[in-house]
Amino acid sequence: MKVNDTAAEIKRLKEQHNAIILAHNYQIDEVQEIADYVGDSFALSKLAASTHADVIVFCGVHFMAESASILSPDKIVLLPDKNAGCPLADTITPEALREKKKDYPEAAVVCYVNSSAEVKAESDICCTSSNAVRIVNSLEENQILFVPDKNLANYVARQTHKEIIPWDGCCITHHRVKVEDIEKVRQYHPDGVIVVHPECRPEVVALADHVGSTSEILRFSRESRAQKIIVGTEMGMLYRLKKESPHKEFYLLSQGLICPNMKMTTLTKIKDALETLEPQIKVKEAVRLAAYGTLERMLQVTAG
Ligand code: CIZ
Repeated sequence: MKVNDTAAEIKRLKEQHNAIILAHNYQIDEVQEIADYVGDSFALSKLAASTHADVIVFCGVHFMAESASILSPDKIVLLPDKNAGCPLADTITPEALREKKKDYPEAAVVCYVNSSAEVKAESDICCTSSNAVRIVNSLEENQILFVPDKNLANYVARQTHKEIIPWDGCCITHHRVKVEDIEKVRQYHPDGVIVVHPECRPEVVALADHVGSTSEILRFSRESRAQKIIVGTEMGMLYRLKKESPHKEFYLLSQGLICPNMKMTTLTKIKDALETLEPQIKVKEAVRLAAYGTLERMLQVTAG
């Protein structure tokens, strides 16, 4: 099927099933183009909960579709490729977290949104990369078990007086960026402004001009007077950045900034998912209720 025919078929199936297509900022260009909304995982999950659609096609990775299902248990949540996982989320299991909690009985457990529903269910409160510092500082406990991203944990530790105990996980895509990449890019683009994601190594974060989540990088790029922006996050972001600020120049900080899991979703898989209403992502009710509490506590902190 030609790309245009596939897109037309997706549109037809979407109407037939009263479906909505949500795409993460890291998805391939065609998927972003066909989506009803593009954004970060938590913004998309909140959108999923507030729409009147019966079916949500979540173009992202497994934990994102789980979050949508946690917030919208009555809706059908489809993940077009069920193998699209997150190696960072996979660095921790609920069993391993339960064991670790025994070593730190006084600690509050903060889980990054990039974690499975079961790990969220074992945690006290969730956070995203944009609100992690605020969430940690809002807690009564002085000791924080921060899972699963050690780089984000380090970023938070530099901005709080609390003791942060990091889990030893990382996003292999962001962790690939090295100090040499920054040095090289400063040489080629001395007038460029470097923005990186807090999932990058601490030494990379320390050398960047600005640090932020995907939504913060988008906002920074729109509002900044810089004309040349070097982007230290997954390459899928370039599509939206260029679309929102067509008069600016964007470069990727490292050619290694590509997440193979995020690239698994294609137009054909979206069409197939809408045809068959599979693969569906559903979270067991007991886990869902506990994970919902963890997400809800984050929302209470950020709403206040
Ligand atoms: O929460 C997300 O969507 C991720 C993975 C990163 C971000 O900064 O938005």
